[in-house]
Amino acid sequence: MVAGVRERQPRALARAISVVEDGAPEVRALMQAVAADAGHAHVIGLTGSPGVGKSTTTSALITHYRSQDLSVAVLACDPTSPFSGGAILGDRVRMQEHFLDPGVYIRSMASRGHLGGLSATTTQAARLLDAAGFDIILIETVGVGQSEVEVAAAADTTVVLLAPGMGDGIQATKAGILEVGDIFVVNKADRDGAHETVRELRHSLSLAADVRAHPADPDEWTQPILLTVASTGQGIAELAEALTSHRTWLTTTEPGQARASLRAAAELEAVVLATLRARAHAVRDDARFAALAAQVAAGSRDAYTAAEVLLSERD
Ligand SMILES: Nc1nc2c(ncn2[C@@H]2O[C@H](COP(=O)(O)OP(=O)(O)O)[C@@H](O)[C@H]2O)c(=O)[nH]1
Ligand SMILES: [Mg+2]
Repeated sequence: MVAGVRERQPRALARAISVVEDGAPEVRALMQAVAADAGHAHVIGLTGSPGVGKSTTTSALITHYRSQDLSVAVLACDPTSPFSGGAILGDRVRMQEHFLDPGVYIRSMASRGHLGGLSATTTQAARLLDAAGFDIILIETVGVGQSEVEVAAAADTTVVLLAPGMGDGIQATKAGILEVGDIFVVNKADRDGAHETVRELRHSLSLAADVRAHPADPDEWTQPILLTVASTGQGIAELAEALTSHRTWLTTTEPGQARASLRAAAELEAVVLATLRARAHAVRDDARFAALAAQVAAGSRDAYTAAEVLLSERD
């Protein structure tokens, strides 16, 4: 499987990603084997409310990168994405060409039922694709609540998309979205209200920056706001340029490198949590667990002592 991943064989990749998704026992050996091959790809997360144009932007970015002869992998964490087999027929037809291109690998990720959570699974899946030698890895996630934070943990660069007339003015003030966005895109710039959305967003961002109030470091990243029409490709080259700038910032500046370390810490934390959660599940299946639970129910033991007994016995 590892050899197949290195050779970028679609079947080996599909199997390896399933191993990661299922949290199968061989995941540790697999990730250990490919670790040295990874570290070259630019992992890009795209998040935002349903309908803002994440899939369309993903498709436009694929076209852009392919024209530069860069290979692209897509992890679609949004079940409604045409990349996951969902969505509108017209879009799917437009995106069909990518499915036939050997320089493009597309994989949809189950958005639920991950023992380790979306963050751990997506990060490791991206690592596999990185080891397989893809230049660009695009992760499409629907931005609801926790998932934009999770995609940020998996990506080098997070793009937050908004669109005019979707109540995004209100949405932009959501703390999470302002924090995780390295680049903001106001898509559907062909529609009325795009400039107003930019204005509102700029206002929210400047307020957030005031709150943070650390001294203006010239090396600090300034979150750009770009306008695109993803359906025609307008503004996509500029988005790609901003993505490259952010990547350069990550590797060449002190705050950029600090940010990269923070991400590695988040990755480690996600794996630790996934491992603990898996252990907790194993504990639950135990007959000893049932016996102790019965004692708690009967009042002959309190839950804390029962937990201590259980955990000390399993160490
Ligand atoms: N007018 C206009 N429509 C767009 C644009 N980008 C995407 N769309 C359309 O908006 C709808 C939702 O796009 P989609 O990419 O599926 O959004 P997602 O749910 O965020 O992935 C589709 O019908 C697209 O064709 C744009 O820039 N302008
Ligand atoms: Mg989509």
